[in-house]
Amino acid sequence: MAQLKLHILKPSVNNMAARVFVRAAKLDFSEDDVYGKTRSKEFLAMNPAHMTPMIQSKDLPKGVIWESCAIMQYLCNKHQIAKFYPKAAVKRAMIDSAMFYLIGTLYPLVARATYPALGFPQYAGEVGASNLDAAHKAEAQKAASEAIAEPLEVFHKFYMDGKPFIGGAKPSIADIRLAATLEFLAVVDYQLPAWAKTYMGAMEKSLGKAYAEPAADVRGYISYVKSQKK
Ligand SMILES: N[C@@H](CCC(=O)N[C@@H](CS)C(=O)NCC(=O)O)C(=O)O
Repeated sequence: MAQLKLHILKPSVNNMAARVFVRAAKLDFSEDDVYGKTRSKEFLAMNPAHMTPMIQSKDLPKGVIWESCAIMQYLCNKHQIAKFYPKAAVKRAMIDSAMFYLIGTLYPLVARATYPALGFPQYAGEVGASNLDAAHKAEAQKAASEAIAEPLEVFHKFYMDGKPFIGGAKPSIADIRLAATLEFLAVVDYQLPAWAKTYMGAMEKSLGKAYAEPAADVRGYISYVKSQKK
């Protein structure tokens, strides 16, 4: 049995990042779909944050960790995977910065723009989760969608800076996290800039099945959601 167990939710791009990574890195892993179980007593005993992706491995101090970027960093550190997370401190600084910027700035905008269409709950305190009427919620969703252009351009101009990937000539864990995130934008027919379309294609080409298989679950969910709206 694989030592590494990945607890996942298939329609999620947070999960997609970790799922692409374990495949691309050719790790020995098993996957457990925990749909409907993340708030169960058993799951909360392991992970009080009820978050997926979560990895379970005996060598972890608490048996599990969650947070997609931390999972990828840990597995690269543990298995010495320099291919996706180069060892040089300066290279790691850029990759780490890109991932923190994504989680802290881009992702909340993507969530506000797409979660209403995906049927996912929004975070407490946000317009989408409030008792405000549909017009206010639509306005908030539109504002979030419009705000995505700026951080997207930062990834392009600052982190990629003329190179095909944040990682340079080859994708890094930050690229896996960014490409997965951008998959959700299809649910609102967000018009990605040309460079981002090329980038997504290059990611899939570079990682092949490792990318395509988890992406198919996200894309399948988006197609299902869209078909329900017709
Ligand atoms: N920042 C986290 C976000 C994780 C997250 O939001 N996970 C959601 C799915 S998209 C989840 O597991 N929700 C289940 C729950 O809260 O019960 C990451 O990148 O891993």
